[in-house]
Amino acid sequence: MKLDINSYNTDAPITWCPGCGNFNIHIALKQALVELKKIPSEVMMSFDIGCNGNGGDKIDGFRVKGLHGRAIPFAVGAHIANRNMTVIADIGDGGCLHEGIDHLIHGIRSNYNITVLIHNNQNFALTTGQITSTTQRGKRMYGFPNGKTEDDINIGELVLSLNPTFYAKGYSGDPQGLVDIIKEGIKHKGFSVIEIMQICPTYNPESNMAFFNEKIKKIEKCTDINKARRYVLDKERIYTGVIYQNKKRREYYSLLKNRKNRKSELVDEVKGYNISNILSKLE
Ligand SMILES: Cc1ncc(C[n+]2csc(CCOP(=O)(O)OP(=O)(O)O)c2C)c(N)n1
Ligand SMILES: [Mg+2]
Repeated sequence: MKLDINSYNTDAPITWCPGCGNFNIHIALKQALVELKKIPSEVMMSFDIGCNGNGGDKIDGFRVKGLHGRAIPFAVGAHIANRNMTVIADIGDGGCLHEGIDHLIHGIRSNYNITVLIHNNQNFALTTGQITSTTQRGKRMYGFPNGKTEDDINIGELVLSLNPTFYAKGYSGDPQGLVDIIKEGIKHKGFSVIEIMQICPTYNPESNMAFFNEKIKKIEKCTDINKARRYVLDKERIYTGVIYQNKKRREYYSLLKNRKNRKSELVDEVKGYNISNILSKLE
């Protein structure tokens, strides 16, 4: 059967608002997988709760929907169990940088070989536009009529402080740019963080196409951490592309001494044990 973007389409109804950046992010993800010649049964995707997570039924492949803020640990578990799968965690700024921020931090430190797509629309959109840690300070949002009082988190600055191996930044208004960085992220052997600035016309209309088109500058892949820091701290411009890649640091699994020279995957080995006792207790 021919592999194309239709191989990843499902019949699930669209639930996003008109003009939502999630449309392009989803198309770019599917296109990247097709261009990497991955068939749906080779891909495991873990979705979070939120508008981004509502994409979980709109793409084919092995999919799980985790608790809010927990898409990353589900993805890590699936990757450790079976490294034959391409594993992607798909999560919003609220889930990733607010409620589940610990998982992002430990994921980067551990350098598991998965890809994390952060849909950054700078708000909790599914619950109608409350502030998250990436909303700009002072911004008025639903439930915060006097404006946000706390400082916001600069995702790039946070990621780069943790000795990462891959951090890229994309924009939902540039689907081709997204395809390129998602492919790079999946090919990278380690924890790939891809921040996507996502248009949210309903709850964050100020960050619109005119705003991004004026600020965005595309860069070539960067492997210099100091240069990368300058990119993410720049107040005038928003840089997109692979902001930082370090191929020298090894990924988590390859450093596990007890798995050295093992040809089998944990998902196969577990079949050698009778776990019906444990499972019956869960019922
Ligand atoms: C533990 C927990 N807290 C709060 C909620 C309510 N909730 C559901 S979706 C959501 C917003 C998600 O925001 P984000 O992760 O940024 O995704 P977006 O909807 O913006 O794509 C919230 C707060 C929840 N489901 N579980
Ligand atoms: Mg959000």
